[in-house]
This record gives sequence, structure tokens and C-alpha cells, in this order.
Amino acid sequence: MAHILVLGGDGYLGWPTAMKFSNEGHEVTVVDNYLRRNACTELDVGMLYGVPTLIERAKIWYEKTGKEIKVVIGDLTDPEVMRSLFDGRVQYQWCVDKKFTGAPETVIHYAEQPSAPYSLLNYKYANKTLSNNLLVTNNLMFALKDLSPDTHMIKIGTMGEYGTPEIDIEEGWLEIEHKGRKDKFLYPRQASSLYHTTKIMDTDLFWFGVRMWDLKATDLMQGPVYGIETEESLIDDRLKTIFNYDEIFGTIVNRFITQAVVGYPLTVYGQGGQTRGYLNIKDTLQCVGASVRTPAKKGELRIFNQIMETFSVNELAQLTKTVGDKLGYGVEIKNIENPRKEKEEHYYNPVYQGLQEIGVEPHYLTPEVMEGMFKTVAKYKSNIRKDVIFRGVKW
Ligand code: USQ
Repeated sequence: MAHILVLGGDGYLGWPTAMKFSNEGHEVTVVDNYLRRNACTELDVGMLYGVPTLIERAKIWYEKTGKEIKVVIGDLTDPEVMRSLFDGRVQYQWCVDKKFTGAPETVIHYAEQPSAPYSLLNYKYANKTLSNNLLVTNNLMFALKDLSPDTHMIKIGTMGEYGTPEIDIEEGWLEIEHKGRKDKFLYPRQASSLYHTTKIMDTDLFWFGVRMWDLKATDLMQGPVYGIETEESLIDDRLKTIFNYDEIFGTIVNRFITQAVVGYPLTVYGQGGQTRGYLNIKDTLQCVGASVRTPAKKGELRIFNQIMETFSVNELAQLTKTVGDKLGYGVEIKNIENPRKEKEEHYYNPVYQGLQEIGVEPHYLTPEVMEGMFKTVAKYKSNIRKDVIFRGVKW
């Protein structure tokens, strides 16, 4: 049993991750400042269903399983909040056993503003994204250097760090031959939003900490995630993760299914040839689990591309239509002017073997999987708000 710290434990991925490790018998502490929830309220984005607060969810989890997830409500851009998690000054807002059991063996860093459109709403949201994401990462690095250098840090990066280059995308590193000499460098990065830019800067911070201070780091370059249920959320409906379908926080597959259910034409941006790597939320948990079990070495920045398969927007729209039509929804697809500046037809050939080599078994986006999601979303049809589906945040 290990002590695992989940930063950003209230989010779409953070809460299911916390339950998974708790279920496996690990000691789990979650930290969150409700940035994501508060942003959803402030921007009035609507959600498929309400979710209890982090403290309420931890209590439900304890009632149902007898297992404790310790909760800290705090802002990790404050270095003292971050450091308290490693030196024992931590203030738990909810837990059964208040004893500090020592610094965690692993810290999983999800505590970031995760939306590209949010980061480009205007300069204030851009600043919020930059300051939150970079300060949390830097505070984490210094806490590890000063207080717990043997802790393995795992961060969620993004496939968007690479952009859409004309060459194959490797897993994080590229060997370059220049004027007859060779060396290995971080793969060239070219982000398509300021959110994605913060992820590039995070990678650079991690790489600095690994080079200078011999930290141990894993960076998981993730594609857009889809899905609702994980094994643990089936224990009680109130344990389901936050599900956004709006333009700012919703990712494409979750959006398309919700749009189909409510009879809103699928919002294909531009020509729809944009290709990305996708994964089921269950595979995010598997990938993080495999990374925890086989940690990076001291002085290693290990990078994996965390995707299971690739689709173009048009392919996703067609799949949604096929499944939706079979279920009687009469799905329409509409190409609308692309609010984003991105290539709409491009080469895309990423390598993504590494996580499967350490034991991840992919779940694919089959018509059956999508049908299951349709059925879950349909239960909440009356909550779906058409006015938040497309507002046209432009860059
Ligand atoms: N798209 C549409 N219609 C929509 C929504 C999206 O055509 O209604 C297109 C976008 O233009 C883009 C692609 O679908 O080409 C993916 O968009 P998305 O909104 O699902 O994902 P994105 O903004 O790229 O960001 C999401 C997560 C982010 C993660 C990233 C991985 O929000 O946290 O890092 O996926 S990646 O896309 O590989 O950079």
C-alpha cells in the first residue's frame, strides 16, 4: 500500500483517479480549490447533472466502501499549501484518521485549468490559466526538491503540445542529427492554445527539475478523453464524475453524444479533418495506474503518449450519427465556421506504444461503447441546455 496524493482531486479525472486508488487499498489524499466548479458557475456553462462537493463525495465513498479519502480544500498556487502536504503541516477538511503518515510515494498532478477555449476567452482568463497552471507546477517541483525528492511525480500533459507536424510524433523525445552529430531533445512543441502552451511550459519545468535536482517524473501526453462511468462510480450514482458538454469545458465526444440526445446538430468545426488521439476515461485510470506501478527513475523524465486510437472530427460525427440514428434520435451533422485557428486537414501519425508496453489494455470507442454513453446521457436529457452548446469562443 502506498500513499498517493491527487492534486486537482475534484475534477473530471481527479475524482475517479482518487476512488480507483482508494479501492485498490492505497492511502489517498485529494486536494482541490474548486477552480473548475467555480469557473463552471461563473461562466454559467451548465452540467449534465450536479455533483456533491468533494467533502460530500469523500463521505459517500467512506459510507459505501469503508475506505477513507482524505480531503484538503486549498489553493496550490500558495506554496505553503503545497509544502504542507509534504512536511506534515497539512490541514485536512475531512478525514477519518487525522494522523499525517508521511510524504506520499506518488503525486499525480491534475490541478490545472484544463480548457483551451477558457484560456482564450480574454486576457483575464489567459492570465488565470498561465498563473494557475505554472505556479502549481513550480510549487510542486520545489516542494519535492526541498522536502521529498524520492516522490514520483506524474503529470497530465497533452498531445496538443506537439501540434500537428508534418512528421511522425514520437513519445516525447526526438533524436536529431545535425552536421554529423547526434543528440536527443524534447520533441518540438507548437501549441494551438494558451492552455496547451502552459502544458509545454510544465514539461519544461519538469525537465528542469529532473536535470538539475534528479527528480523522478512521468509526463502523460493525453488526448481528448471521453466517458462517464468508471468501475467505482457504479457503486453509487452520486460518485459519478463531473460531466461537461458545453463549449468551454466539454470535450468533443461527450459533446457530440449530448448534442445528439437533445436534437442539436453536431457541431463539426470547419472541414472536420482535424485528427486527434482519443481515450476512454477508464484508460486514463489504467495509464496512471501503470505509471504508478512502474515509476520513473531518479533523474528521468519519462514521457508517454496517452491515447488509444485516432479519429478525425468527421469520423466521430459519423459514428455518433450511426449510433444515434439506431437509437432513434435522427442525428444531423452541421459543418460550422471553425472558431479555432487549427489545421483542418493534416498529417497525423503519433507513436503510442509505451503505455501498452507497461500493461495498459485499451478500451476502444466502439458503437457499443458509444451506445452505453448515449443511454447514460439520455437519463439526464431534461438537464441539457442548448444555449451553452455553442457560443463561439474565437481565436
Ligand atoms: N471540435 C469540433 N467540434 C466541437 C468541439 C471540438 O469540431 O464541438 C474539434 C476541435 O476543433 C478540435 C478537436 O475537436 O480539433 C478536439 O477538441 P476538444 O474540444 O475535444 O479538445 P481540446 O480543446 O483539444 O482539449 C481537450 C481537453 C484538454 C486536452 C486536449 C488533448 O480539454 O484538456 O489536453 O483535449 S489534445 O486535443 O490532444 O490537445
